[in-house]
Amino acid sequence: MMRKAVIAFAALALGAGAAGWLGHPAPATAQGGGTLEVEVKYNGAPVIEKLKVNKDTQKCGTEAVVEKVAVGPTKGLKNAVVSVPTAKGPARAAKAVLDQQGCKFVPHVVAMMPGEIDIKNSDDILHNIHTYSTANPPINKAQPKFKKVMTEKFEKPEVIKVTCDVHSWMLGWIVVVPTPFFGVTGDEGVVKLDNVPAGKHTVEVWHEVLGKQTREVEVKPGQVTRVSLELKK
Ligand SMILES: [Cu+2]
Repeated sequence: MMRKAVIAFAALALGAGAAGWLGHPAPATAQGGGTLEVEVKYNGAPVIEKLKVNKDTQKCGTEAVVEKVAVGPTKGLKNAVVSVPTAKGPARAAKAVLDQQGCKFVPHVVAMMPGEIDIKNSDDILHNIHTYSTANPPINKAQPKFKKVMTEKFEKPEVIKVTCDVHSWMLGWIVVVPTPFFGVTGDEGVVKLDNVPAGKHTVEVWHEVLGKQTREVEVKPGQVTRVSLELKK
């Protein structure tokens, strides 16, 4: 067993090396694009709301934690949507997913291109999806425990607030962006986008409490362009 694993690893390492020697271009340069690394910072204090829960406590727990402004150890802002609306490209293969887990929307913020999203209910209790959309038709629909997945469609770019009428503390966001070049920041506050078409672009950052900011950048083929933005209250 052990020996097999070692051989497999060696073959893998050799394979990767060989591709390099033969001069296969790295994916970043394959389409004449570059990498864009966007860092989002916030120097203020985090805002985490804690609310008492007295409904469905077996699934929801007794305290709801709502991350309004979540900041990582290096002052990176979490849950910010970074997108490059000026960069066009083919749609992503993976469908967006928003789950309801422990009476929370997971992830708290989901970004997607216009199209379909799977809304899951992993809780085995009744939830109710309620979207506050204007460009897209609003949804206000019960999702009983047996309905594990509901597929919905958002065809227009928009920031959509999502709540649940059964559990008043549940809050999430679906951000529909007109580009496949997007991401949502984690604890580090960083989104890295590969194969961004070379040229001048506008980077857009959105956060549910701290609002929006844009930045002009120039992406060069085969290079990594780094930008850092700071959102303020
Ligand atoms: Cu709910």
